[in-house]
Amino acid sequence: MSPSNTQAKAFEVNFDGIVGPTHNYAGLSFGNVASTAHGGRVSSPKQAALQGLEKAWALHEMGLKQGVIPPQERPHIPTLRALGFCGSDSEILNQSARCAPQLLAAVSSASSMWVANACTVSPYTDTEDGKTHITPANLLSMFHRSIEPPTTGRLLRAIFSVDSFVHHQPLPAAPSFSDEGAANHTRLCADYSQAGVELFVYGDDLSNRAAGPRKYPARQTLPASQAIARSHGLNPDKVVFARQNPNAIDHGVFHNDVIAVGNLDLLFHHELAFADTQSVYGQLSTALGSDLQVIAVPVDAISLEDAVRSYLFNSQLLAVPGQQGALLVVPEECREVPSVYEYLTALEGESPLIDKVRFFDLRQSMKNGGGPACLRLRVVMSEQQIAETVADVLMTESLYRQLRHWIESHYRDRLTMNDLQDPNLLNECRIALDELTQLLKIGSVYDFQRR
Ligand code: SUG
Repeated sequence: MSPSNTQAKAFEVNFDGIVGPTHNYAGLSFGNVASTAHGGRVSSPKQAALQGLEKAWALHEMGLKQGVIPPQERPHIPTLRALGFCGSDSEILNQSARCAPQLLAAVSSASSMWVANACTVSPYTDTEDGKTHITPANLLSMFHRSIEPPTTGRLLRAIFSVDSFVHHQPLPAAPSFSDEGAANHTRLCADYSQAGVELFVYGDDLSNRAAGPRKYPARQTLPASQAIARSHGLNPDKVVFARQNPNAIDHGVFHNDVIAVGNLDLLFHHELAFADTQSVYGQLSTALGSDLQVIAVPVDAISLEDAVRSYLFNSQLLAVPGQQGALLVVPEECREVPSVYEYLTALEGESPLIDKVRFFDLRQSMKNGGGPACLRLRVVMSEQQIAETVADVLMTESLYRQLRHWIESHYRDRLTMNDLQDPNLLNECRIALDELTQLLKIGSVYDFQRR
């Protein structure tokens, strides 16, 4: 074991994706029922960004470690150029709006806000070389998301810039290696400072297609998860691969984080999350070397439909300093689905494992299928890694105020699909992002800054 594997104090830091100024509803994600249901609606980028920021700030105020990850440049003109559009930026916007509005919508999506899909992170406690390994997800199952990885890679390098981080290339962009990052990866451990067990959940093993979903695509493959575990140098005895229940995928559970969440030694999941639940428990307990704590919600209490409608399991399960049980951060929609609200009321009142449930209004993101857990990337960091972070991305009162001001001055209150061709929108986004890179001290990460 390398010296940096030793048990210095470590924390889980939640980095929230800042919602970008082009946040819109284009109905782009087949298999994500909220995205399909809200396609074509009017969005509010300003509200979306403020809702996300308020959540991050509230968690910081509760004593949790919180950071932010900036949005990406959209509409992404280089992608339109690569697809044959030419001329000035305004001409390209105009032509694409006329002949390929679906392409303009795809390159305008603010989908990078869901940073649970940005990458997979294995902290230094789990890896052979004692460094934290990061692999940006290739996100190739949806075109609008497949254009994220190059900028994601640059953002992650700018944020996690010291030698104790190893940045890998995304996996090869072939369907066999379809990878959606941390949304299908859960880390369980006794304590953040100790080696943990990494649970990789996949929907397709490429060998038994009959065991996969029939209606909607499986976005994560087993070979992709295996490749990441290998390149991160994980101990095979501390890795578990589990198949998602195909029926759940066909109900709109397009990532495992829509049906299960884990933290420390606790796994909170729906009874129908995994193809073989008992085997998952057995493997996790063996790998942990201790008992796994489980809250399994029976289908009799909450149907798959209600789980997807409420996004109950896209919650954040958090260890608040000084509290015995966990904090569960859920979206407001959980109040509106009676079976879920009833369940949560009982859970908060009766379970020693959950101290508190907190509801957050994230409706703008939720309408595209992104709840509290989608909006955050968890990174276990040592005290030293936190102290060495030079980018101004860790939450403070001053950063919160600056970001609020930045959003309020640059974001539109409402956006329709028709607005995406507006050259002023492109301009506004570039001005806003240029200012943000200076505010966060992350250098020139965007294509428009690097030309
Ligand atoms: O990839 N929605 C995202 C939601 C991602 C949620 N992430 C996690 N579960 N971790 C997706 O389907 C919709 C965009 C639109 O339709 O405009 C979208 O990309």
